[in-house]
Amino acid sequence: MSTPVEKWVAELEVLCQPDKVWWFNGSEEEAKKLIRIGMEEEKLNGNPVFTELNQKTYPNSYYHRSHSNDVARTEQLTFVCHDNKEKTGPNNNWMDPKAAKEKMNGLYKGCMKGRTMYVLTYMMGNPDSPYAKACVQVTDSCYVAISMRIMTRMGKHVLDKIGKSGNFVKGVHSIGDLHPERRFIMHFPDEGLVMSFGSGYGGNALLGKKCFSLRIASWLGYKEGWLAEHMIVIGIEDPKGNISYAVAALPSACGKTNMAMLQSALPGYKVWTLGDDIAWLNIGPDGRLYAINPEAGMFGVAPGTSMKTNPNMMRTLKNNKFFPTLYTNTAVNVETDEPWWEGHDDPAPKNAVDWQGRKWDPSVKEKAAHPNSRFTVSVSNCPTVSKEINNPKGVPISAIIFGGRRSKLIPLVYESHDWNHGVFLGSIMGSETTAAAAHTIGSLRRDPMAMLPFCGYNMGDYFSHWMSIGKKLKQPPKIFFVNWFRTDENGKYMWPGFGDNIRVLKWMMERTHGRKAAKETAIGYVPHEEDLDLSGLNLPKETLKKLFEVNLKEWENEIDDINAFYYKFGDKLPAELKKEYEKLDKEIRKSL
Ligand code: GTP
Ligand code: SPV
Ligand code: MN
Repeated sequence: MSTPVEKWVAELEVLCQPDKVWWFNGSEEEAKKLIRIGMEEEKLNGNPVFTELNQKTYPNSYYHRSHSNDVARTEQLTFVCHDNKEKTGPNNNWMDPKAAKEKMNGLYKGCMKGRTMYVLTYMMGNPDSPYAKACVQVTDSCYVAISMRIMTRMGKHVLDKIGKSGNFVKGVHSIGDLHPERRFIMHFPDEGLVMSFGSGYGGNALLGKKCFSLRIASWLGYKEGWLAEHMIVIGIEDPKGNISYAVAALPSACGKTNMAMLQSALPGYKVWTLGDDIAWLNIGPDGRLYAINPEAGMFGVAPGTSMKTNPNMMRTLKNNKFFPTLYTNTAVNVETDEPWWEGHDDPAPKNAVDWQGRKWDPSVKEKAAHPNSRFTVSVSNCPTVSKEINNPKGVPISAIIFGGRRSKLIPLVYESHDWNHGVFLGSIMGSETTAAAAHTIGSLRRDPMAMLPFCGYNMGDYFSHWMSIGKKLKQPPKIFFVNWFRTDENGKYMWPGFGDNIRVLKWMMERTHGRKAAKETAIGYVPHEEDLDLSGLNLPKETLKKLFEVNLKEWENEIDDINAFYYKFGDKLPAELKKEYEKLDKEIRKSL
């Protein structure tokens, strides 16, 4: 008698017709074997899937170059297939589930001929956690298989957990022929099923990540009373040794990984890392909000990462405890076999190849590394990893932080009046788009809670769900909003950011523990200038003033844009949010 997992894999074997099926056990030995296969046998675009980097300076590190048309998430080819369009909402593409499955099965037919089907059994979350979920993904890409081993808790133990129950989340993945016309990422939330074809890129292909842990999980959370969020999880330690936990949602490539590993510019303060991208939030038995990070690794943006900006990531990358670390679409110095990217501590290499494998030197105008080039590394290699990372219950959350990339208008930090107002601040979040998804870069779009591309159901219902979670919490966390990216008249960032962001976190912790007053404004509480700890930082008073400025006269376009966005959700928009919107709108109109 075969188990439900074996039965499901056998059906996929018939459909995809791989030459071989390889059940992963998650061991290091197996990973080594697979890296070797990626270097010597499996090809992508006629090139090896992996090449070895300098093992002295970048131990256990391997390089991967993807197809040049496959370097970011493709939101336009991503579908959420509920049984009706309204459930999916205006925030997602919809396809009828039956039609979507037919389309995908057509693409999968014989797609693994001459290839190996890797069967990955993994947990999202610590297997001992009541919140963890068992998953199985098949893939025909050794890059995806190795990446999933870094990003999840993989191994055959998951099969024992699933047993005869048949209770597991299913992911089917094939890189196909990488033609953008035959690229689809389809979600079937009620079946706990993801079907992905035609892309090997992170969020499109590592199905435990955005596809399951956000799109499908957000739907499970809606039905079961919890939240799946695009959030980091951190502990903030003060000089007395007290640790408060916070979660923070910023859109893709807007600073989550950096905040999660922040090296404090203030003596005595320390940030502990629990997660850099995804948080699952549950209401604990004591009525507080608890967070776990379902992932086990980090898939981080390379450009801009250096000892100056994110020293803890640079240390993580040089740590060789967990095998292996991957670099995707960076440049490579051909003299040293070291990866390089814009913003790296090393000077630009004189003799390099760029992310597309073309000869590159500093005289070349184009960027050497793709702006969305990334590394994949285990969180266990991180020197600031929290001792609570495997706590099955998660950590109790004192503060929720929302934030966006805004060159104008939005102050460095402000605080909501209460839960409903905080949810309102999350819901009106806007951010300038980045290279993490294939679209125009730098244009403002509304991205509520940084979840626009990841909410697996109607966002109107999602907002109501946030409201209902607030009602159930005995001690709701305080909700803040941050913007590290405000620029001056010359287009220069006014705030130093990175390690100096601890100054803002410190103020938030003081507010959370009721130790500081704040200035009331129409958008929320803003710090009194003297309350932000600027010791050791040479920031002109004038700049600080500008960073905190709330000029309602400049809010007219913003409120109109919010109105147009809200309008899309019709009756689904919760009354509480409408009320908050009307209050703000009135204040803005008054000031004009
Ligand atoms: P995803 O992995 O796509 O979800 O992104 P993320 O939110 O984790 O973004 P990440 O921390 O990787 O940062 C993206 C880019 O923003 C990098 O180039 C960083 O160097 C830059 N960045 C991060 N924090 C700051 C900051 O405080 N100030 C400035 N100016 N840039 C920052
Ligand atoms: C993001 O785009 O938000 C990422 C990278 O974290 S991906 O895994 O591709 O979604
Ligand atoms: Mn992300």
